[in-house]
Amino acid sequence: MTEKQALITGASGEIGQALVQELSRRGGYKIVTADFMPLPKTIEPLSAEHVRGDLLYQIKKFYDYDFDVIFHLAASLSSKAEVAMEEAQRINVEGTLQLLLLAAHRSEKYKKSIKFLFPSSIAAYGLPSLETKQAAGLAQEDEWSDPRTMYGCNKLYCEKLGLYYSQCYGQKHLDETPPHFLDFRAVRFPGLISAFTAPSGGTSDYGPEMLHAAAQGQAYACFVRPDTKISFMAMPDAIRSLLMLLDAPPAKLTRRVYNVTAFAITAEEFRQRALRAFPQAQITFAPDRRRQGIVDSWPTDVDDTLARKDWGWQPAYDVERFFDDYFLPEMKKRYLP
Ligand code: AKB
Repeated sequence: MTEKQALITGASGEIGQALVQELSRRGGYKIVTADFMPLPKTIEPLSAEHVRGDLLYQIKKFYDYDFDVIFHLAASLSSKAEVAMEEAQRINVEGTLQLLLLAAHRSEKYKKSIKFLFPSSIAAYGLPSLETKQAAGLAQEDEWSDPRTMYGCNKLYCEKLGLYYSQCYGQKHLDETPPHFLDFRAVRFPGLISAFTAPSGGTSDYGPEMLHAAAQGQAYACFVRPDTKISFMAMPDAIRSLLMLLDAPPAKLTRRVYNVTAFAITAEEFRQRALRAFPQAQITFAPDRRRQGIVDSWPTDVDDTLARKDWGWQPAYDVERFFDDYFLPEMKKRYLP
């Protein structure tokens, strides 16, 4: 079987590292990675080539490759994007636009379908007040599309750009869609938690930060209120959802942007579970107005019925399995005597 070529941008980030590992374990792909950081040693041997530097300056290089799949993970996350907005616009929007153009150009020129996998986010939602959030229930894909952060605006716009380049670019008639085309697919991720890496720059970071600090015996002051509730997912489930969507036959897809979720939990429930596992943990609450406001604008949980129906999505880790079978065993192995 001939190897396919995959590009993974943001490969040194949390999702990137986990995806490089899983895709290489699966086999069948020559993996090209890109990031402005070097690759961590753990995944270096898995990448055929690492393109290091600012994506926008490197984009010309990618025209020399024959990618079958692009996983565009590079992003500036919600807390960071709020204080470095122009940088966020460059990384989140201009980087995505350039890669979409590359994929659209190559699929037209070489008459081949290129899959473009994009991690969107619950930040694409924006609920106007905490009261609305509490009353809203599960958010469906086409509801509450007024994000209140730069990052959320960037993600929502890039979803639209992906749809534009895959469906409307060149203003073809709908019945003209050729067999070669840019095949854009996106999942809206909740907060993600890895047992192996720590996040940075996000606003859902309080969950993983609290757990990693508790496991290491470090005091942690949580930057949101105890009652703050959003959905989270174990990193292996996030990777599985991306790869399930990658594999889904086009005829099964009733849309191109899907919610996925695993478990919704409050910051206080995180604290209770951390204390149960690490009784010495010192966890306090010191809400930050700005970051609290961001999480209060995100839905408590999302409705992922369509992902379940169309491509069989189901998380392997509910809250119990997340702690008992994934996160805590790894933490205990690493930090407890
Ligand atoms: C963030 O907090 O910015 C991200 C996200 C929810 O997309 N983790």
